[in-house]
Amino acid sequence: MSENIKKILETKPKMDPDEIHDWIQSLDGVVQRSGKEGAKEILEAIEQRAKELRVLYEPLPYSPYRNTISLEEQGIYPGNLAIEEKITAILRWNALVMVMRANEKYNEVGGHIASYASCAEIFEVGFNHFFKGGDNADLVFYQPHSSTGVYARAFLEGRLSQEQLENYRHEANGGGLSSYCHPYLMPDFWSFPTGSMGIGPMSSIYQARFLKYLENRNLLKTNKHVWGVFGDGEMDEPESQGALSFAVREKLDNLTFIVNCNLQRLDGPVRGNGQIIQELESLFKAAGWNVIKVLWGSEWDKLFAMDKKHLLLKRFAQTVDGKYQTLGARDGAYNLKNFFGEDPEVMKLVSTMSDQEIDSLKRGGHDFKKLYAAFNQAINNKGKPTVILAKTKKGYGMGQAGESKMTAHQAKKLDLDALKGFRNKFSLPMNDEDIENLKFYKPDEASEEIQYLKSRRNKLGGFIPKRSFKEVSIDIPSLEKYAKFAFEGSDRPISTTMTITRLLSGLLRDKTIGPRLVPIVADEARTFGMANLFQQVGIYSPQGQLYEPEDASTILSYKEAKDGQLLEEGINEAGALSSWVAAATSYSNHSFPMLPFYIFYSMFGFQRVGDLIWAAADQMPRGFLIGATAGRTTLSGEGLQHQDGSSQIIASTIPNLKSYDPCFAHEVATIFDYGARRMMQECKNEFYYITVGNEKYINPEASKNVEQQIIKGGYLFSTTDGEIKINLLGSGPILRECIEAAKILKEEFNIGSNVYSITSFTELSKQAREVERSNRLTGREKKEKSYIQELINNDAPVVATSDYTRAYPQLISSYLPNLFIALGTDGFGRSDTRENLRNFFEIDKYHLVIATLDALCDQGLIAKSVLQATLKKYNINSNSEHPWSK
Ligand SMILES: Cc1ncc(C[n+]2csc(CCOP(=O)(O)OP(=O)(O)O)c2C)c(N)n1
Repeated sequence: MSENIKKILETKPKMDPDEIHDWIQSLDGVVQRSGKEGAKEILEAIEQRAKELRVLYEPLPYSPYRNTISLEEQGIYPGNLAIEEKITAILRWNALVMVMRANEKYNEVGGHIASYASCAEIFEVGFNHFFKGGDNADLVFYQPHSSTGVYARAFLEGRLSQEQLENYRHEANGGGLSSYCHPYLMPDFWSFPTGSMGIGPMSSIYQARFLKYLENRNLLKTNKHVWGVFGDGEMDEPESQGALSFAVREKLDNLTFIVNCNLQRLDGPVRGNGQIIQELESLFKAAGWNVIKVLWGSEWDKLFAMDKKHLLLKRFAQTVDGKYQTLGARDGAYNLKNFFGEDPEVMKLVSTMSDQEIDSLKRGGHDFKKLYAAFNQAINNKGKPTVILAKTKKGYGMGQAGESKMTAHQAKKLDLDALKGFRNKFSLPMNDEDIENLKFYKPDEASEEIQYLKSRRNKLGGFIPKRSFKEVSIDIPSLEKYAKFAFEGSDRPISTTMTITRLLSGLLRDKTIGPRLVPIVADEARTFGMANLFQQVGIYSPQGQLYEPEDASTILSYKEAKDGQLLEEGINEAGALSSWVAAATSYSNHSFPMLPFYIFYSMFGFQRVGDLIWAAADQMPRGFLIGATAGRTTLSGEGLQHQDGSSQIIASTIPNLKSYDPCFAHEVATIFDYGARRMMQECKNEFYYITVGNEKYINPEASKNVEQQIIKGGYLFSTTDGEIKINLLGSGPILRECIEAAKILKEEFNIGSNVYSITSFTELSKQAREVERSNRLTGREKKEKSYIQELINNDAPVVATSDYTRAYPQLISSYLPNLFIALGTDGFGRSDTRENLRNFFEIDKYHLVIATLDALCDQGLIAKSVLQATLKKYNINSNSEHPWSK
């Protein structure tokens, strides 16, 4: 009987110790007869019964501080350990040299050594034994600060040249290597950006889920696995943790996380006063993951075998991470005294070991055999995702320059002694001169290292990371076939949201593109009038529908199905966006283009999950983001946290995003058709943001021959004559205020107007920026005109407005010579009617009239008294505060 059990018996006075003993013996018997799996089944059944009997007991949410896989279960290592160790040593060296050389050459470019040093073995076990390449390549998310190791490997593989390595973090003139994993900057190499912590873990979960979605919808069957190597510090990000239970609900056994638990983050320990590994185990277990801890290397095994009383486990449990870090930074003698020596019984276990032997007791995350066993168990585990918690040392091998040092993360160089120490520790075949000169080390092509490394990759299907795919073009039907309604005009008022959801519904019926559409909502389908899709295409659920829905008798009843097409992500914008990214990158990840259509409350898009959209842009996604209930005054009653006045501004900062704010149905349809065609048929790397509102109004019949202008960003909608003229520019629903203002100006002041429907101030400004730059840099005699200059080819003042802040129309102001007045909805939103809100933010027809009169006064075209009289007539209180400061 173990000491621990004896102790339990002593503290349980209620029970007869013999009875407890009998139970334990029978468990031992079951393990002997039926193995651990059999014993587990019995315990699970007993646990279930205990719950039914309401027997409360609280097992510890984590297991002892030891390897989950025992030595007996570990199995035989299938690789050549000696060669793999050599390769890893070379990679470590080249990764370190890359950072040091870059900083010597370019001084300020930065880089990291310690992170890769801590996870080199993790990567190598993956690269040599698990990460599949080729057409059926696995999806691997690499820890960003370890990118150097991945480059170092590609160098040995002959995929990157020394020159490229020399140009690490030196990209502006092309050909350099990016700091972190950025597909946009290295489109043949990286697939997933992970530099912004937390985005990798969340995205990887949704990529794994999307693979299941493709399979369950019978679109694409693969045996791809998703791997993510993440930092233990990174696991603090809400995004890292936010989708853990989702991964279990969706039964993602095609997903493995490996958390590099070097116990440190940037400033210091992740949990100085606790144990991050135990905490992560509880977190993942609570979510339902299969957890495998890899804590101790093989050198420890003989100690564990001797330690019949589990004294080491007790010592481990008593040691907090802050202390583990200090122990990691010190030598064997220190460890003897301050870890083993704190318990004389434990000291006895290591009494025959030298300081050096103590020093070489490795952590499990640096042991190929332990890691292999864990990876192997992970891919064979069915029904749930697996996390491997691998205990490592930050800056492993950096010695005094960084190993487990508080400042390890930022360390960018090692002094000569440390470099020599590094060489000696990893037995690198390099002389002192090579070391001093920071020479990259590349064995001969015929060397066993290179041959081994290549043959392993060959076996696994090819090199990774590699972003390669076949372009597949998907035809988009003509608008005639599904969108006539949008061009005809009608007496029935409709909103732009209604238009876009009708377009989606229509396109879903098309045999070619229909199945490739991925409608995504975050619990707002009903809000946007999309409940019809529940029946039309079904809601994706890997379990199908295990219940009769409450509304079964209605035609729009809630229908979940295994091959459902709609992704209903619940109140989870970050998840929905990650889902969108997975679908939007299906063309590049699987050579199987899909067209996602994520419709959301526009306020909960760029503002809420802007960084995810930025990371999406890095991946060159193809798909639609639809910001619905958009606009600060168009969504009238919802108030400050719902009314969006900024998303178009943020959208304008994303280079490969085309964003639009249309007013009329035909504009929406034209943009939708153009976007779908560009992305799916012409395979262009761009994505689309369209804001749509819920204000219903009557649509006029579509203006003729303006399709191209709608795409460029605007067209002349109407014009009225007058001796004096004004240009009124409006986007989205606020165009209608311009139309109304033009009527007043004509009828009451005989002022003529050109009313422009601006579908995108952003697109106009981008094109103007290009032309301006080209004029500047070519120094041409006669400057070319931008589209906006051609469109507004007169010198009348411009009054430009939208339902967004002034910054939106101001995007074009510097490209026009005209007097330019921008109006907008700067300030906090609030609840009221549209009419009152537009008056409050001073963007309604009356304020447009006032702005016009003011501009014309400035130009000396009308008398000030006209403006003053009109202010009075409209009862405008000139002493009131600005809405943006209220
Ligand atoms: C969202 C975000 N916040 C902050 C950073 C800056 N940062 C880069 S690495 C790092 C520490 C990483 O620690 P950990 O995840 O434990 O990885 P390690 O390098 O220790 O393996 C921080 C704070 C970032 N890249 N992304």
